[in-house]
Amino acid sequence: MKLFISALIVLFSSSFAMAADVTVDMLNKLGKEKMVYSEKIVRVDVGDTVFWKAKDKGHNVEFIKKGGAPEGVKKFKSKLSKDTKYKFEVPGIYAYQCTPHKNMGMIGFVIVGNNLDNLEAIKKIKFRGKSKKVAEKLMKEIAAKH
Ligand SMILES: [Cu+2]
Repeated sequence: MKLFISALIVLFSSSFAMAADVTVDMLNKLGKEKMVYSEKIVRVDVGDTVFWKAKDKGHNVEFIKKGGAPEGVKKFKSKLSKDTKYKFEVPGIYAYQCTPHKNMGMIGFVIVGNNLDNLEAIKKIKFRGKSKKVAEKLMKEIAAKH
């Protein structure tokens, strides 16, 4: 019986480790916040996929062009109002924005493989408007948790 239980635990925890794909909602409103991703910082392993759901219309996901992704990663921009997904193969930090709301604080980060090697490049990104403050706060969180 004891063996059975420990086998169960192993099964259970390994299936959790594998099911690391994450879903983020694109929203017009979340509590007091307007135009937001439901999760602003997501941590995944190399090979995991992040799904963004178009719960509300008028949003998308775009990797920030200058320094928003680890070197060698191709640009990524999803269609407005459509669900989208991205499989993360290169470790590092990804900074992304909603194209229409990039100055309204609608930004997010994905950290792949617990790798912060491109943090300096991410810090150099010029966020504008409301996104400036949001980015500062999120980047502090990212740097602190490492
Ligand atoms: Cu948006």
